[in-house]
Amino acid sequence: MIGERLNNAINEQIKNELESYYIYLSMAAWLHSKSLDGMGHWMRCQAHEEMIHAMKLFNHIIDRGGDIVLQDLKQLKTQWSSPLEVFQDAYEHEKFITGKINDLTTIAREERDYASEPILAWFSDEQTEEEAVSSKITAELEMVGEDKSGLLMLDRELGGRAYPAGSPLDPVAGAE
Ligand code: OFO
Repeated sequence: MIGERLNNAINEQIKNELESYYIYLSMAAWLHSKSLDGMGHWMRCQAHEEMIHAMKLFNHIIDRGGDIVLQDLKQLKTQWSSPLEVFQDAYEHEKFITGKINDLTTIAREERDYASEPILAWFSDEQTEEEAVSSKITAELEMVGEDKSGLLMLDRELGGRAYPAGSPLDPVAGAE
């Protein structure tokens, strides 16, 4: 059974993951409103992954006999000055989440909760990947600068990301 300290910290992380979902959905909405539909699509896929992350932790608490207490989500940013600012924010957010996963890993070790180590190692790997990807897109947008054709090319490229099968965030699957 999971101890109270780690249980509470994971409840907090479920909130962080749901906020991540919500933040990326807000970014997707803004990008679509600027006709950057490829980037909007990429952010929807990202939002979907965040929902999966929240549910992985949700399921872990249930499997370990803990208590889930869902928390309020904070007020979101809804406007950005440019797609570059969107991806800069995404990169900063991923670094913030990496810090939270590190904190959880420290708590799990202090509490000698070895059963939580595999899932936290999975999250740590995931954060490495997500930081790398959001940092790369940010760097590409910096290179593109004011070049509209470069922006369009990057938008097309990001539009190629695949939705997980049956994602409710996929407008095609969602219409069924
Ligand atoms: Fe949940 O993976 Fe990043 O934030």
